[in-house]
Amino acid sequence: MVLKKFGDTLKGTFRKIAGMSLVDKEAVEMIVHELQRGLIQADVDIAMVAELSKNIKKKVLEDKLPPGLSLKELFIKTLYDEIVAFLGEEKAEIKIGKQKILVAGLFASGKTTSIAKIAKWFKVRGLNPGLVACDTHRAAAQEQLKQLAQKVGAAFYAEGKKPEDIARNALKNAKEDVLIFDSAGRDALDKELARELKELGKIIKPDEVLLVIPADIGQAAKKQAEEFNKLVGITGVVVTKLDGTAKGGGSLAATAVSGAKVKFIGTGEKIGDLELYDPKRFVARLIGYGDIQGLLEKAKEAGLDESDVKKIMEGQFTMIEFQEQIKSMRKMGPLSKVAEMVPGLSGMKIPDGMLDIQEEKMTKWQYMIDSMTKDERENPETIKQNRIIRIAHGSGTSDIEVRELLKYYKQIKKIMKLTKGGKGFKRGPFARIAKQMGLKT
Ligand SMILES: Nc1nc2c(ncn2[C@@H]2O[C@H](COP(=O)(O)OP(=O)(O)OP(=O)(O)O)[C@@H](O)[C@H]2O)c(=O)[nH]1
Ligand SMILES: [Mg+2]
Repeated sequence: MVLKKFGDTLKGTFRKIAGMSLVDKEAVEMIVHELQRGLIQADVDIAMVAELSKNIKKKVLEDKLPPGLSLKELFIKTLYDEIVAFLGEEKAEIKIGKQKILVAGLFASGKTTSIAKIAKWFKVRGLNPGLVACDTHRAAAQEQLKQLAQKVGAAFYAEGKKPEDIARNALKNAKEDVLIFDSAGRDALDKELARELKELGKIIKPDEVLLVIPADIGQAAKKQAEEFNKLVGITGVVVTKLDGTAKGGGSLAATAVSGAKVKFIGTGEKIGDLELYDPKRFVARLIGYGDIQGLLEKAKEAGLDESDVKKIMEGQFTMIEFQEQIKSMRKMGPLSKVAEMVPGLSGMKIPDGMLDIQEEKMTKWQYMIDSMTKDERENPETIKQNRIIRIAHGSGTSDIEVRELLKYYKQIKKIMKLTKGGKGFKRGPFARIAKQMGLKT
């Protein structure tokens, strides 16, 4: 889960306010105090936390209430706006077209993995990527990039001995739209690394120089972004490993305050775990508003269309559609990640492990559903004792497994009903505020 701790803090904060019948000065003080604690735990710089709380309190408690808003609504809106501003505010821009990208960063920050992810990202947007292996420092680096290139279906270039020669040769020979240059990592941004990156920059003349920063360095991201910018010049940052650290909030806030733009975020080890960074949508998801646009993008990447997503969100399904939808969702990534993007669902507490379905189980479910009659598939509620045993026999499974499927179906249906197919926020108490936040619901 992305930004687990930070996300939980934010979600908890918003849920708490939503549940308050009266928001007064005391409540604001208390909630801001809790938020401070969560931010500090996420390794956000203390001075920045103090500044943020001051801003929030001023806007909510001292400024005049804008017409048509209650204090509670103003509080929610202010929190959202300020946290978005804190984490970068503007959506990242990246040209979807022919270009050259140089990727830099310290040892093991996630450069090579991110290059493969970025290549895939462009590929699903109709462009051809080519990967250039300019890391001659680490023995297996070129082989690693080569394998990743094969995996994503990108061209690969490594002709030459020195990084500079490899870059030159690739520029001469490559015909791909997006050329991405890998570079060697170092323990620190020393003279040697700076020289190499500058030299590569002169030869490549990149449109983008992306610095890769792992989220687990927290607030130290500020210094790193500033140093790289000063010595080699960067156009943006890729923050990786946001899935694996409590310090993710700190790293994002620190990068934002350095003046560098976060362009992509890495949210896992798989090739698909990369997103163009959009703080508005990102925060919306963290606080439980979901992210329809993100969901649609994931769907597109998985080769699904909008109607598949709509069906998932409407939650009106029989046993036949049930399996189809779980399949669709799984194509978009682990269910727990997809669930974060479904409005309503993302704010909900879902039992642990419920969204962790293995391939093997899905196959068994297919057999069980195949063994049901048409009527049973359309009305699974009618499946009781004798029928359960018959279905288990017919599908070569056990009655316990059939019961499990039925239970799972019921649970999912219940949850989807609660989210009202993602319409909860369209009509619910948050609707007006969501509109004010500029969120698409
Ligand atoms: N969980 C998680 N792991 C990641 C992410 N990005 C990269 N990694 C892992 O981080 C490790 C280092 O990744 P690399 O891409 O090899 O890093 P690098 O910067 O190219 O490393 P060097 O070339 O040795 O400097 C690998 O185990 C990756 O799987 C991410 O977003 N989430
Ligand atoms: Mg590497």
